[in-house]
Amino acid sequence: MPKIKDITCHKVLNSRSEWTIETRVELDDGAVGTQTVPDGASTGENEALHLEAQKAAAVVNDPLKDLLVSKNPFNQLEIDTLMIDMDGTPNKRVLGGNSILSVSLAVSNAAAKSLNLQLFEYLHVLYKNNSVFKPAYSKMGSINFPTPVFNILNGGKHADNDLSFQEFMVIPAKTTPYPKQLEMGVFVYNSLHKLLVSQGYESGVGDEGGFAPQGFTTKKALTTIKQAVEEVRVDGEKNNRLVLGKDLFLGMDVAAESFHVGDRYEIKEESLKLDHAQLSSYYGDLLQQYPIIYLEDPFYENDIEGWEHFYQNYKQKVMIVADDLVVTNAKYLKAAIKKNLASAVIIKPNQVGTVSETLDFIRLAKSADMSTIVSHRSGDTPEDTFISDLAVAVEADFIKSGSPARGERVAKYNRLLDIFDNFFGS
Ligand code: 2PG
Ligand code: MG
Repeated sequence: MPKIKDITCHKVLNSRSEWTIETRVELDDGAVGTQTVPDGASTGENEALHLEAQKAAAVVNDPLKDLLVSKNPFNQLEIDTLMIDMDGTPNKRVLGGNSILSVSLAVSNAAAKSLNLQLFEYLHVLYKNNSVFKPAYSKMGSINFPTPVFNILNGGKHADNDLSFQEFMVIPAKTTPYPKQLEMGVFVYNSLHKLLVSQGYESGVGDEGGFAPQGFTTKKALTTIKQAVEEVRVDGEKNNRLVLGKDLFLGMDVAAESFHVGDRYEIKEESLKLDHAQLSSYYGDLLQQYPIIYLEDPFYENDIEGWEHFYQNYKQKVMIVADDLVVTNAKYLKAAIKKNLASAVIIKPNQVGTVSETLDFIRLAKSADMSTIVSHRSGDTPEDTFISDLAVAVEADFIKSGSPARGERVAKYNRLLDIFDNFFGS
């Protein structure tokens, strides 16, 4: 069995010109895994704490290296548990969620390389608690491949415009093969670009590559996206159109925490100050007018009553997605399941800090029949495509990686193309 020989870490930049870290794990058989970590802007209160990059790098280079050198890289649970125990806090505030995560992911990368497996194959083995290391998927044909959720119009904390809601998304029908789904996202993105320019709007983008026009309301955003879909001519052919509500659907990450003030939700661009019952009706109105199938963080994480009532009334009409509420942590997910608050969950490894805890969370979500959406962060790097492999490994229902533009966003979509074409194609 190979052993961990060396661990090093240094500062690198992310897509928002903020510093993050990159960790390199080397095994004594020569296999190397490297890993950067992403950062969020709209974060849940219970996320693992990220240390400032220089401090995080120092933690990896010293205590974490000393802890893990000569350990077995295939025992991911042992590696993660050692780091969790050394930290000793519920939100990893001593060693930092970013330091711990970079090592946890880099170890899994190095282990996969050592076994000559694709990362998604190795993660699948870990996910299934399978001790036999053999490729699980290669040339297997059909699995539940993750459907991309494209965030093409940005607001909230991800843009400098006046939209309160954070993400406006298009979601291709699940029955469409991944390469076609990606093409659809590209057609709609380019169509929206053209439409905004023709209407005299700025075409600047937000953190996740979606357009960030000024002077929009929620309805204006949804209507404009609808029009952009209607104007698509696939491959320039007059009669080859996309139909909203059939080929593609709409979704929103409201990220309600960012406009929650006191006991109200302030939608400033419409001069509204709503309580949670009024906000539910606001959503109900939108659901009647647009083919919205996905609604993420419709209430802020401590407005449990808001979540409860909305779930009771709307669970049949829309997928109710929890992000800040559960922060990829099985402890918070258990509480949400008990209270019946959501029908789907976001999975962001950096919210919790290790591969093992992320996989536990996914197993729990699936056992409760929840849909799963593996997600990037708004501050991300093109070197990091871990979430693409993770989404395939656990057969997540969806993957969120922003718009089909900007290097750090398309890197994840391109990695999925690589996996699809080379391992799942005909
Ligand atoms: C979200 C994410 C990703 P951030 O809220 O779902 O889209 O944003 O990384 O800023 O938390
Ligand atoms: Mg979110």
